[in-house]
Amino acid sequence: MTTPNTNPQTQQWQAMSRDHHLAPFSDYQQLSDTGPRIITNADGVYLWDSEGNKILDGMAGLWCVAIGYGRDELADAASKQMKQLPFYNTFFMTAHPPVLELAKTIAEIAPEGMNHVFFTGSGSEGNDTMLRMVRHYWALKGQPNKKVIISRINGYHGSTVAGASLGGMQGMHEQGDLPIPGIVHIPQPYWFGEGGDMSPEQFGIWAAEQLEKKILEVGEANVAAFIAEPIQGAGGVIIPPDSYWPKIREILAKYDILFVADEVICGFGRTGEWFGSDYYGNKPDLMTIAKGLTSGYIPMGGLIVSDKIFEVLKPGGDFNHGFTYSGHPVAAAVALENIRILRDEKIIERVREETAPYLQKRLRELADHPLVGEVRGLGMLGAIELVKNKSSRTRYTDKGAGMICRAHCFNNGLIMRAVGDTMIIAPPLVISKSEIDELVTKARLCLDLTLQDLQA
Ligand code: PXG
Repeated sequence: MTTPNTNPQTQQWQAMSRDHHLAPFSDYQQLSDTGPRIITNADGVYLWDSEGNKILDGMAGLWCVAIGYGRDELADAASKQMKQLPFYNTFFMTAHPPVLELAKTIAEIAPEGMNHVFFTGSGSEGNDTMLRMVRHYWALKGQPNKKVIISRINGYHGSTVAGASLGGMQGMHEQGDLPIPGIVHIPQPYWFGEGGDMSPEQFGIWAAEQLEKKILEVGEANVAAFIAEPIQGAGGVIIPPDSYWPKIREILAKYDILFVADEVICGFGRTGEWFGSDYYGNKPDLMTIAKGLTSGYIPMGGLIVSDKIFEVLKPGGDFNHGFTYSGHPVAAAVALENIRILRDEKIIERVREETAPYLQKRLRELADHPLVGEVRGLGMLGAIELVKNKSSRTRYTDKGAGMICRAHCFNNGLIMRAVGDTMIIAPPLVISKSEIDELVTKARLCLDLTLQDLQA
């Protein structure tokens, strides 16, 4: 199916890309040389490109489209709100119904005691807000030295200066002199890649202990918060060993620092619970949200804040922070409709009870493939580790196995992302069992094709 482009419009769009468009996370030379694939429309779990190819979207856009593509209700909600009140700000003692109704609705689905929401335009802005809010919180509590935020290597928290600093992506830190001061990183709980000879359980404990080690090194009196994704998404669907979160909770209980769950990927049903924190029984003080909040139909993010934080902020005077589009009425109306659909259609219950167990069972069948070192997953998240040797977990070094596999997937009508040599999926939550069958069949075909290439 790697047919040359036949639609003359494809070439025109690619020329526009080459001449004018600076795409995110892209190699501009490569993008100019090859041209982007142009995605023109979508429905359910499928995309179509400008050449008429139908593609099963195993990544829900970019971890976003929980309710699937093509839901007119969201378009109608946006249209109605645009006609009634397309924009007004939420600064300086004003508000509008959609933002208030959304804040209340989020408080209903959020973990107990998390009843306050600060809205942003994205997940990155949510984490910027978090950084400023937790430092403000500690200053109000008379501990202005508590500024340092502990994060994890290979975590992803966005692409603004604070987001990229909080994240632990080396390639991002190398550009622009990051991280900014006051952010430190500890190892990630990635057993397959970094667990060495330890068992997953031993490694989970070791990785959690690195948090305590860092708190003691920096000094509890200087640490504001620890931030982590319940499951690292962009880092490669890293599912911590079972021992990890209980040990982290034990450490957090010993020290007076805040716990921030970055729920941008795990939130809104991806684990089969509303939030990844619910799945693990974690009790964060703050949670960053975005993506599934609107199913990606319109940009919106936010920070859910516990009563404990709010009670300190409330008498503390102005919080001098906010974005023009904080709580944008159209985005809020779309988010409300998205959450209504998730609730009324019991989409998360179906994920938990039916489709996620099926996806996980079918995905694990790929573990017998000679190229596959591990299949892991949880809810509507999955990862397939590509290896040369299964038992030693060694890779096909320098061959770019992941990128080869990703290209085969695209050419065979499936989107799987490659993070190094880890193939990852996060399909729309509404994917059906037969669509899961199609996903797994296509994945196996692409693993075969990748192995052939690697052995050639
Ligand atoms: N936190 C997490 C956990 C994320 O996954 C952000 C924050 C930032 O959100 P915004 O809306 O500012 O992008 C994200 C975003 C990838 C990829 O390669 C993942 C994200 C963004 C871009 C690429 O998987 N996640």
